[in-house]
Amino acid sequence: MKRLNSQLQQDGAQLELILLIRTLLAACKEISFRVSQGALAGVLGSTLSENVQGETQKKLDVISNQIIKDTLCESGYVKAMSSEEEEHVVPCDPNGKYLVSFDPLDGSSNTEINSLIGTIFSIFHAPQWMEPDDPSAFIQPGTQMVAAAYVLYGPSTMLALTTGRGTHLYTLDKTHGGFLLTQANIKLPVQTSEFAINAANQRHWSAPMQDYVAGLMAGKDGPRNKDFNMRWVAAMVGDIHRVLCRGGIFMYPADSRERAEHGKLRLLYEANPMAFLIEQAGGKASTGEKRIMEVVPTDIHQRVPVIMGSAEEVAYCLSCFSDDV
Ligand code: FBP
Ligand code: AFP
Repeated sequence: MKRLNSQLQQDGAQLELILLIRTLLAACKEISFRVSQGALAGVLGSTLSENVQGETQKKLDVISNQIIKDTLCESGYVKAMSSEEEEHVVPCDPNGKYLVSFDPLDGSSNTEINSLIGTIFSIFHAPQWMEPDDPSAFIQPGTQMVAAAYVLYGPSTMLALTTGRGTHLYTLDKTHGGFLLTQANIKLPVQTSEFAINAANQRHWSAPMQDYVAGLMAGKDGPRNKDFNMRWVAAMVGDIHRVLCRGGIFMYPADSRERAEHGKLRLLYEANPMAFLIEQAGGKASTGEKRIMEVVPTDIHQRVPVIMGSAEEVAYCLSCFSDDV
């Protein structure tokens, strides 16, 4: 089976980018181990690393954030990083060539129930003019990403990775510690009969979103003339993995509540990397108004509405919005 290194080389990734991705994945392997300890993680601690000893009583998302920060800062490849868990940009090596944005543990409520969680990250070039503590360098649209990935901690630990030459799926071989290519060049079916949305928020959605989802719910008796199934994992990483593997549409729309006027999901840590993975698999990813990867952020913690997945289904959903204008 092909190893990660060979696939990255085949995709034309630069050596330093390959080394950075491998460094990030070393951190994810440690997180995978911690996560697999479940409730014991806070009791037994880690046998793998000294650098976060004494912090094992903390919640897994805080521990995961620290593991990634420590690993990246020591690597020398990263000038600065931004994390969902950090209020400010974290400065690293002034000579680092890359910027990394990450959600260290997405779906953290699932840690309490031994269900799907994951790490999501994206990588950009660091501008040469940039000081390591300058947040303005992160104000780049997703079209500038050089790589994006998630690592899913499930029954097996899996990696979905793109460097702009397709989206590939790897599985962690825990006997040898390497990620092995298990599905190259995923192609999302353009049509689907599965959707993922938190339907409890229905009354807060805009009229076009309510109409679109009502059409899905009406199934064969409605305008779509076919039945749909709904799925919701409470972790975007789990729902998007399902979509990547078998097609589907995932939505976290804006809604009328003040705290959700731009949706719930963060552009840098969730929407952008997932959009890159979905597009590279032939899908579409939109805010409802524009392509997610073309949104120029105004803040590192900015939220955006998210509609992504199978191309024809996303296009149909977006047509419901344009009908409204
Ligand atoms: P499978 O193992 O055959 O997929 O079935 C799973 C299941 O029986 C339950 O575990 C689950 O609650 C239910 O199907 C989901 O059903 P639905 O497709 O109606 O959501
Ligand atoms: P947490 O990591 O804070 O649990 O958030 C996960 C998440 O941002 C995303 O991964 C899910 O799709 C979404 O929240 C679930 O949101 P609901 O609470 O509306 O189900």
